[in-house]
Amino acid sequence: MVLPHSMPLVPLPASSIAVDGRLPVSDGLRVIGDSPAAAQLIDAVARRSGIRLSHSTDSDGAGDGVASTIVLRIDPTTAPEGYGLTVGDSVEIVGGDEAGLFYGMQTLLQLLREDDEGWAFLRAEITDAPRFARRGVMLDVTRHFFDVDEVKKFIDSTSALKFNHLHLHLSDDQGWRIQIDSWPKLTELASSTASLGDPGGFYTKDDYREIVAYAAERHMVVIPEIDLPGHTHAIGVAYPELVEDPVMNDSLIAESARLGQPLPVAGEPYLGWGVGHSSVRIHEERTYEFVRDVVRELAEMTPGPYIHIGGDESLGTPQADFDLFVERATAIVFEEGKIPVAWHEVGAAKDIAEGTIGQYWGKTTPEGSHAEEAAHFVERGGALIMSTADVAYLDMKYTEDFPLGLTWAAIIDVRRAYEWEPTAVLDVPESAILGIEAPLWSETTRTLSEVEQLVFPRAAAQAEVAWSPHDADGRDWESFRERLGALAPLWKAEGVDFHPADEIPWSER
Ligand code: TNX
Repeated sequence: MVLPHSMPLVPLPASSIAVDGRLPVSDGLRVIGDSPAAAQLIDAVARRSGIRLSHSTDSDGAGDGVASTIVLRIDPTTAPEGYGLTVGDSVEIVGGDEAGLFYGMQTLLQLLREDDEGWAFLRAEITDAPRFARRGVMLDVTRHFFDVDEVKKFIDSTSALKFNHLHLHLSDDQGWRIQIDSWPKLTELASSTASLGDPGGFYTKDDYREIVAYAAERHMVVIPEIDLPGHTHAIGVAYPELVEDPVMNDSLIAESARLGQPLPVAGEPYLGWGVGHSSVRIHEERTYEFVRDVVRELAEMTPGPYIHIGGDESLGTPQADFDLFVERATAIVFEEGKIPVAWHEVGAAKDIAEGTIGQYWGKTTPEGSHAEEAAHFVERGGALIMSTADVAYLDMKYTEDFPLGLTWAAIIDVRRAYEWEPTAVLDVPESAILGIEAPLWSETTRTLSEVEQLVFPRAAAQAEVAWSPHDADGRDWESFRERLGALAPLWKAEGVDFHPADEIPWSER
């Protein structure tokens, strides 16, 4: 018997036993089951090995000279999203639900290896279920735009690590990225630009629905974000009457000078990286008509329960105005039938709608009023998502000299991304922590390949923080780096442009 954590699995399963030996993979191996995960397995094995497994949708297909089978079936007594996986002379995946089958299938794909005798699955006995129900990633499509196919590829690579929420940051100072029929100038006038003068873009409603459906097939819930009341310069390019004139702050002026970027000008596209200068007009009723229309149209095309209303870095908005605005905006989201999610600053407002979910983006040692603001969501009957910036932000540099990314929160190498505990940051009950989300802000990433270099491998560290039991045997850095190294051939086969960080012993096959 081999040690459990020497199996090449990330995130580490709740319980796993490696069994000696291998199960050869050939086109004589038959997949049995009518779950979508069966077809997804066959396609993934073919992409990786060139071998196309046969398929039958019912167990009658098991006989007729087939040596071995891979059976996928649901057993509702297994935990939600959980699964059991046995690889012996045959393979059995028993999921608690379709998501569980999908995750069992992803684990099986990590056991697929090529050795001197050819392709085989490593033998194992695994029982698994997630620690946190919330395991999210965020993609900022505003500072740079990523089209539908690129978002699909991002969904493929992150859902394979058992992430189950995709937060899309759809509006910011640099561009508006989603069709809204009642306010057509948003996409007509405010979507064509992006940071650094790069081309923008937007999703039509059909594009967005296509993304949502693709994510659902991979068990990811899409959370759309419209960032308010700050980060709204682009809205003013389309509808100047909704937005205040830019308010320059010292760090905006200093940063813009350092980067050689012009300051924002009302009504003109803003292409720099500055934050905190824009605000919608809080005392105009028209603003709330706008918010309601946008939330309503987003809610109509979003089957998931959440709408994110932003709330970060409204540095130019007076506090009383900010409070008034977020209290009304969180209420509007509930009135339109969804649960509001907001960045932690929104917790400064006393009367945010009860049940609003907060997203903490402060540091592992909270600064200023961040911890209090986050705790207020819990006092109001809500809960928290941890996006702790100095460990979980995917847009920070790995090393001082890494060509992509920013540095304001921390330099985050893979070990730092791995070694943190989501329940130890804030002074709130553990049950108030829904889980984590790892955001990728796209100021510096102009292509999906650049996004992937920042996201992988650190997203794998966040996946393990979110999925694996804190005290499981092998849930430690030395084990993780070995297991992570074994993902290299999978990522190469899927065309994922990961950063080969030198902390990790990457394997060839
Ligand atoms: C802060 S953290 C932001 C974003 C930037 C990011 C860059 C947060 C909620 N807002 O506007 O893109 O830093 O790291």
